[in-house]
Amino acid sequence: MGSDNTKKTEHQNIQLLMKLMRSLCWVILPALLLASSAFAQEEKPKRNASAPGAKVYIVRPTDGKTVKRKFKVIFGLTGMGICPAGLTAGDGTPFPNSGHHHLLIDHAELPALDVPLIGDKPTDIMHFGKGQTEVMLDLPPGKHTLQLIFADYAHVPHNPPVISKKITVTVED
Ligand SMILES: [Cu+2]
Repeated sequence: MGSDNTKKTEHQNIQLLMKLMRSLCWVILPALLLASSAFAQEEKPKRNASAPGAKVYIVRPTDGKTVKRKFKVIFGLTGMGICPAGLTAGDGTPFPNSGHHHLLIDHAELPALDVPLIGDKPTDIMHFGKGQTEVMLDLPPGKHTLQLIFADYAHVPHNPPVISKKITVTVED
């Protein structure tokens, strides 16, 4: 009789446990989903604001120009300041309205603008993280496009992004 009671209690305990687990699922699952979506959001870096009206542009060569194989590209910027990549204020915050130049050569489309500018290969996106404002290029003959993107200390484009007009040059034979 005593063992019958024990079995009954065990059975009730198991039922109770299963009920508890089922209800826990409803609590844990949404919590996991929420946590994973929060994590997904965290993966995107914070985008720093660009200065209103800031512009980046290619000073030289001008759009449509024919150039020699080796030619200099000069970068122009108004409304924001050049600051080497990785440099932040003492407390780790970026210097406001600052960043460095990035040059896209022959890119049909813009890269993702909400993550650091990293190309598929090292030469894909040229970083000027020392604060350079010009570069000597050596490109094969033919038509090439050039475009600048200004991005912050962590190579993340500002919001809204500061992007130059895409120009086309012809490298002579
Ligand atoms: Cu960069």
